[in-house]
Amino acid sequence: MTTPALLPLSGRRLPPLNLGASAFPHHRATLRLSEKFILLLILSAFITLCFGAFFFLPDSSKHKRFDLGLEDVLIPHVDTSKGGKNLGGFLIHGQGHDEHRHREEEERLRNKIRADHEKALEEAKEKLKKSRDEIQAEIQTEKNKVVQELKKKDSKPLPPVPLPNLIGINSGEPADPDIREKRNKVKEMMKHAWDNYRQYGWGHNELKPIARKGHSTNIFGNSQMGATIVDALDTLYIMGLHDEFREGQEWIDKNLDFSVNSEVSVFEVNIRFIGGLLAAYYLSGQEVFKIKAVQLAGKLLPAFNTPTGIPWAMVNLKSGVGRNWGWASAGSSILAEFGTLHMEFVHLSYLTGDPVYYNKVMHIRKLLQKMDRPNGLYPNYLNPRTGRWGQHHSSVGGLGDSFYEYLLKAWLMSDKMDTEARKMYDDAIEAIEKHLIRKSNGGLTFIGEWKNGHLERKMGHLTCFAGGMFALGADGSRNDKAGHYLQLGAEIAHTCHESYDRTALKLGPEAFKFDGGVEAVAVRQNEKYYILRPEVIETYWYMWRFTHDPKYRQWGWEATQAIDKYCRVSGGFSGIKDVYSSSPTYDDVQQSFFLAETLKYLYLLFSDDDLLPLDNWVFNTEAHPLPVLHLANTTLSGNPAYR
Ligand code: DMJ
Repeated sequence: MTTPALLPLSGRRLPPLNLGASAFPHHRATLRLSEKFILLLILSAFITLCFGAFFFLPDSSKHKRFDLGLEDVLIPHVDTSKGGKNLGGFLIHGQGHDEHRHREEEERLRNKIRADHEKALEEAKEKLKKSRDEIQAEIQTEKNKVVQELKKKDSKPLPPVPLPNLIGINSGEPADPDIREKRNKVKEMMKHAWDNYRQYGWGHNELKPIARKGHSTNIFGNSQMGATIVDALDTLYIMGLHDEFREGQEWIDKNLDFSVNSEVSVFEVNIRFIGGLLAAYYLSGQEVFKIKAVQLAGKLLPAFNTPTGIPWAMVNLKSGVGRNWGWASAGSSILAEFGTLHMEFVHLSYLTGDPVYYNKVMHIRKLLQKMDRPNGLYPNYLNPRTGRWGQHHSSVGGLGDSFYEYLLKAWLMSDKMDTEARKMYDDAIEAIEKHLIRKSNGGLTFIGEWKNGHLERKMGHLTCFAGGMFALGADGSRNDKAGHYLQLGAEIAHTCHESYDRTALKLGPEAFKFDGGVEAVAVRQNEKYYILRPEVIETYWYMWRFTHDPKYRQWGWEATQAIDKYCRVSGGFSGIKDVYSSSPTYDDVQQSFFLAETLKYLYLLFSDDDLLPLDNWVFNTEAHPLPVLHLANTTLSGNPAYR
């Protein structure tokens, strides 16, 4: 059985797929078509060998040079009995010794040439195994690199733009003493989470609250990047925990270094680090956060050097080499990963005046716009080499979710000027409603997943964010269906609340079914865990902001109490392995998103609406608030024609 600690953290990962031979078709025609490339390769290997042989094989002139090498000639005289002549205190080696040395050297060179030869043959064999598409893709990647380099030289900086109006960053104190008390409780929980991380996990990415030591996963690479510090900063700020904020700032200033040989997730680093740093910059005005965000973004850019411009899932921060998750369908990149860069990258171009970031994400959008979509749905997998969809799986939960969220938020963040994004969102939501949203026998509205031609009647905790998204997108919806989308948001919030309410601990499972008499309940053991995720509370908060229906505060308070009762340990907060068991066992991880999102949304739920008002701020998918940009006449594309 897989333990929760090994299961997906942010829903972007799936268990490894069993890729049979059919996943790599090996066509005869493919070989014929690529034979020019192979011949070229073999020829170049052959030329390399000849070249090597010419230089490395000993000839008479080389022997002479060898004889005169200082190392061999000028050896202080100790003993002349082995045939050497003593000349002025130095020994010149005898002929017999030279020949032995030459034979050894020749042998070494021969071995080297043999090894090179075998290596070249192996490489040629490897190439022969690849399909035409893959070989072409490799050539294209190389070409793209050159084009990118040239483009870099061409891109002109944009004129500086004024900082947006930063409204509502120090307010929200509720007048009602009961609500104030609840808000203070959430703040106390944040302090408990932070203080323990500070004491036992400082500088590590996350905390193991029971073992009381640092924790990390492969999304952050192999170095200590202080993910919890960066993710938590803006929550600390809005809660007025200024000493803690300053501690975090100091650590970032002195220790956060991106010149490390570490392979990180482009998506996770973008939403948690770049999003977190940008939000901290806007809230506090401290330049260090902006500088670090820009430095880090520069390290992510090589991930876009693919034949299509769709980035790799992972990139090595030092070498810039990118690759995709081994489990992803046919070497694909993931929709929710490459489709969740827009907000942060637009802000980077805005702040730096460098269009490179904006152009990268707009290129992704244009490419997606042009593609055929089965049933109007976006599949979760896209191959960055070929530009073709992988498996036809579509989801509003893991692997797809925040792509849709970012279409809507791109429009909101542009002060509703980016109507192209709004149209893409509206089209996508219509297809989702038609093909993925259903009502269960018991009357619960749920969002299923499309898998190879049929609907899986299962919903993930991650999918619960969509209630908030529908409510946020209601205003401005096509055909004035605002009421309909607000209602849809309310129904999803209700279903997700049911998934919490039907457990022993009143905390929701990772995934729940609507099948065979089961309603909003997890069936498989490995779907019964709760890892401090925010999505259900996120939806309560959006619903509260748009309706002020007190039930959302009530539901949020139920969740707060359950987290405090069952997830709190003396060393912080931990995830739980089975929410249906009344005696909880812990996964011993305090996720950074617990501080970034779960506690922030709870705090906002018990604050007045003038704290981070939604007309002025848009939250990225990790709950980092970024201000709405009133771009007016400014364009971020760097194209003077639009200025
Ligand atoms: C967070 O990292 C983000 O919300 C992301 O979009 C998906 N989910 C995790 C937390 O569950």
